[in-house]
Amino acid sequence: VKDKVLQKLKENTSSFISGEELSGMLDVSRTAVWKHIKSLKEDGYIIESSSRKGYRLLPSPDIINVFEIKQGLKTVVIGKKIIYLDTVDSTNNYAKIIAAQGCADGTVVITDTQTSGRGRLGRTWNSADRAGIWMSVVLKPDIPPEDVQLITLAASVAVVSAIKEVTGLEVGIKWPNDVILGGKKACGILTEMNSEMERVNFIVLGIGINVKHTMEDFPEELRNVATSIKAFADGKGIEIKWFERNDLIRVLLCELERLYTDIINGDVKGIVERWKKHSVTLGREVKIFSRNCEYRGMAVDVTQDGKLVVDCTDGITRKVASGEISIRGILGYT
Ligand code: BTX
Repeated sequence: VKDKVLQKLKENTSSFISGEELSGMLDVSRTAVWKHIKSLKEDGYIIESSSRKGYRLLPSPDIINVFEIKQGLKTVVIGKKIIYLDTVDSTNNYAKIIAAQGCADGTVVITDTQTSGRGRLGRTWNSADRAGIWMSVVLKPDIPPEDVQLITLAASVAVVSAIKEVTGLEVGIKWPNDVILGGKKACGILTEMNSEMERVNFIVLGIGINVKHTMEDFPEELRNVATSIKAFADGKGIEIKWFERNDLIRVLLCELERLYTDIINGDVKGIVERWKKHSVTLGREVKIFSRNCEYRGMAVDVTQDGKLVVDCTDGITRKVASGEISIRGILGYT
């Protein structure tokens, strides 16, 4: 009922709608309407109320709301179930628990605040502000473990497409998992897997996107390496049309599902081609750190299973699957 109250308020933002009308339309008592309005206010919606005229929804701050994400969400698998948590240590941690308990393929966990957001290799991901998209998707594809890197590639392609569609901004991808705006990281992807030798049990695809942060919202030590969609656009004087995080999430889930379906069908060429088109890594000099060795070379290609092909200075061409890589010279961070 609360969602329906919200929907009616959204349909009537230019005028007041009385408690009596709402109770009639939704077939609930006026006390119930009042309780739902109170709860929506607690969620952060700004609702003007007048004892004579009723209620009116005012332009609200950007609030993550599952009902709104689901409006017009045409996916079949991804986001069929969406779990919203006001705050959590890490959506990846939470997703791993529910995946182990047998949640459905495509279940999404999303939060406004992470208290211990995680990056790769034990690093931390700053996600204290209610300005980003911090979410994890549980996937259960029938693919061999070595193809999992493709999911990360697909996720970065999906983020790039979704940001482009919603904001018009062109975004670059740094292999394998950073989405960058103006040379700074706007999104990170942490893919974690539970598998046996030849079988994937589940994958948790964690995506963190800095959306509405101002530069001041980032701790000082991140200001040289991080940016958000808003901070980048404001800094460049680019006007982007108003959007809510819910809109970006919805478009992202649609994009993800399209690419996920391609992966399951073994149709990965398009993903790799699209990844290459947005790559800021290919054609650049890179450093590879693997098992305490360090190589340098030119990133020349990415393989169908998501490995970066590097022509190394020692004359050997290496295919890099994981481990660390840093791009030398061209970006503000390594
Ligand atoms: P990463 O290891 O590539 O990046 C982590 C590094 O990025 C940090 O060491 C820091 O330098 C920098 N950094 C930290 N926070 C931010 C930020 N908000 N914006 C830009 N740069 C930052 C990337 O790891 C993978 C991040 C995945 C985050 C998602 S959020 C939902 C899910 N849950 C979870 O705990 N992690 C994932």
